Amino acid sequence: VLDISWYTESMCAGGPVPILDRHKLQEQQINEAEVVAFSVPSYACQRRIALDHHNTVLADALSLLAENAELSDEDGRGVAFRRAAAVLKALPRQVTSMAQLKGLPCLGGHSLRVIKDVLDNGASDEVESTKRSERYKALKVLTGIFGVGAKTAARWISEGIHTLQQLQASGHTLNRAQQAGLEHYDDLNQPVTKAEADAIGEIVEKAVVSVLPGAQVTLTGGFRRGKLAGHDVDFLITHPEEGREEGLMPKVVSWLVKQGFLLYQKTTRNSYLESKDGPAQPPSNIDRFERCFSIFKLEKQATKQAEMPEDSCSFGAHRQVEGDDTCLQTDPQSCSLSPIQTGGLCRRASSEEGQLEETEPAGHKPWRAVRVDLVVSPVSQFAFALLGWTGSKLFERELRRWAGYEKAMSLSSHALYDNNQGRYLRAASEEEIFAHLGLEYIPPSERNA
Ligand code: DCT
Ligand code: MG
Repeated sequence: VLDISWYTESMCAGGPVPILDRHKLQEQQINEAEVVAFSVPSYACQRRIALDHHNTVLADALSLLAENAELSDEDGRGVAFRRAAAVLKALPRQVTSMAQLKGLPCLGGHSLRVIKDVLDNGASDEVESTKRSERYKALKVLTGIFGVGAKTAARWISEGIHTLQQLQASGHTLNRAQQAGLEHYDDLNQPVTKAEADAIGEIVEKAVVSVLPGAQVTLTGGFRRGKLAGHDVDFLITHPEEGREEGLMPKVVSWLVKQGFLLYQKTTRNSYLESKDGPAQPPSNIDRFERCFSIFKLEKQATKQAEMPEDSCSFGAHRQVEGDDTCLQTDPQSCSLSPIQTGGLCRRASSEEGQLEETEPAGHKPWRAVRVDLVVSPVSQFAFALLGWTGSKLFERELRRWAGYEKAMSLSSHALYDNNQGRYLRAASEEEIFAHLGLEYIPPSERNA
């Protein structure tokens, strides 16, 4: 383990590096050679960040502090930690010494202290004590309710409410979203798998083409970036003929309601008009499309067996028995295979005789609740909507910061406005938007900042 006690924060500000002795000087020279290798551009939208990277422990530590700041309604601090984490995710190797970080952007004093603590001690005191703190735990529990944000959670905590039981006993009136959030709490706090996202995709596709033939559905959000799990599923819907998409959302929603697919839905109307909203009031958020926040009722049998992750069964890999895929669980309660996959039954392996015994999957409801966001975009805005809805959130924020600060442009999920030219720049693809912005094209799988 390298001694980095000589490291001071002044390095980050480009200040002098104390020279302590010859050994440390040599070490510093070695590290300075490494510093050259660790160069990262300032904006996250200039970097390729794949899902797998070399600094998971450090990035996780900083992400937890970012999450805590966001949950505490301190977005500025949250972004600072997210930016620091995104720099570490972009490095070509694992960080082993503080000197390697010299000259890197977005690493403030606080983030550097956390990194140093992890490098020195294997963990950060601040991160560990945050994880243990009653406030953080209560914020996690309460914001885990769909429809509850940081402000509401903080208000409840100030009233001494830390748990779902205390909330229910408090007599607070919950809005419709929060009621649904509470009702489906466990399901909604369980990650959505790619297989589940694909199964929902098929249903949405069916709904959309039933009410408007030729309309197209695209999976966006984390799954488009290659994530294998997410907190929700995001879809973008359009039609190749401009204008045909108008009024599509209510039709899709009522089709889904009729078929019994929705446990909750709230639709907001598109309010974005270029002429009216214009660049003076940049459409900074993504709420101006026809958008539906929903909770899907996904029959477990709709999740395709072929796409089941191998390790989803705690017993081990599912084994083929007489031609059909059967989970040889010793404990049928922990079998995640759906009834169709197990022929409606979980065949339990008898430990004594090694024979298969058939039991009902008792206590398992045959469906799960999943958060789904639907967005309808006119085809003229599709590329902007696709770019804006693919994320990550930090990547999007950095794209807008790059556009504003470096190019005097306003980017939103609807349009790109060039302030110098005084006009909108059209784009039919994400590649064209990156080109307008003077950025190298980054594919979705490398936008995991
Ligand atoms: N988005 C954004 N700014 C926000 C919220 C969302 O730019 N404040 C964009 C980026 C991601 C996309 O919308 C979908 O949002 P989420 O579902 O929250 O993000 P995700 O990356 O899909 O994360 P998860 O996999 O957990 O769903
Ligand atoms: Mg998502």
